[in-house]
Amino acid sequence: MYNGMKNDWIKLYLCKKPSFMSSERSYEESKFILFGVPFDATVSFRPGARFAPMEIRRASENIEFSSLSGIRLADVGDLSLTNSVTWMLKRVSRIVGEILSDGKTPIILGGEHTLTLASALKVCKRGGGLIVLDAHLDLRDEFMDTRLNHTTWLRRLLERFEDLKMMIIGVREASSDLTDYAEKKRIKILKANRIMKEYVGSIKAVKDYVSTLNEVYLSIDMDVLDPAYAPGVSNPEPCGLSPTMVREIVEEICSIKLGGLDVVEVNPLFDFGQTSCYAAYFIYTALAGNAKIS
Ligand SMILES: [Mn+2]
Repeated sequence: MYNGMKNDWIKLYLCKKPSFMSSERSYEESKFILFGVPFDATVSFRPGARFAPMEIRRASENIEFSSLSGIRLADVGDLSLTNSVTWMLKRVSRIVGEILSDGKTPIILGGEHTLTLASALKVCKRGGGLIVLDAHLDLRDEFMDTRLNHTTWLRRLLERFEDLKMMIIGVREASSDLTDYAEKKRIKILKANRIMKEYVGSIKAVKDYVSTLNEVYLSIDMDVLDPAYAPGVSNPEPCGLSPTMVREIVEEICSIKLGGLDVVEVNPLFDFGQTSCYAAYFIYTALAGNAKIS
């Protein structure tokens, strides 16, 4: 029996929340498809990134954004819970593949950084480049007795995709074996120190690099920010970038076609809301810039 009218009170008085930027758009009518990956099973220091998707959504609902109408975004929910890193990667890969084959752009709320192995691989195989904002290189071969975790994902990605064009921005310190490996793989590295000393030149370096790409997958590890601005991350590193620097860098990167985006490593258990707030804001910055050009 049809009883739609009878249950109108559900729509009138109740809502399912939070939803990223309060979006109520459907998958079909949207260009950007956002989903969360509440996964932190390979954590090496402070667990809690699995709680980030909900906190970033909550933050996004309470920031005053200037122009939302141009951003056609659907929030389709979170990945079902798993503690298996291989199953998490398989599912992210499948979801991103479906979104891309529908001509849409995946936007992912982490969770730990490992998920980028699946999503960036899928997107960059189409011919674009990868840009990572991160305090760390994530190029270790193994860590704490496993080869598939949040400190090794980028090395695994490069093993699967030899000719990947990529840049890492905001790195603090790294051991020489990792920087040698990065050099061998022709990864461009823009360290946080250099950005702070030569800001204008660094922005130009980002701009020049972006101009060589036709499409970009952007991965933002929130520990690229200084811990003073973003205490809520799993592995904080001293002397990081400021939010206005990251905003400008994201604007430069998203001046070309965005193939995919993730924001990872927010840890609400060590946050008073700042880190989630900036995570939501950087996604908005990326999408607002990109909505105009595509
Ligand atoms: Mn990191």
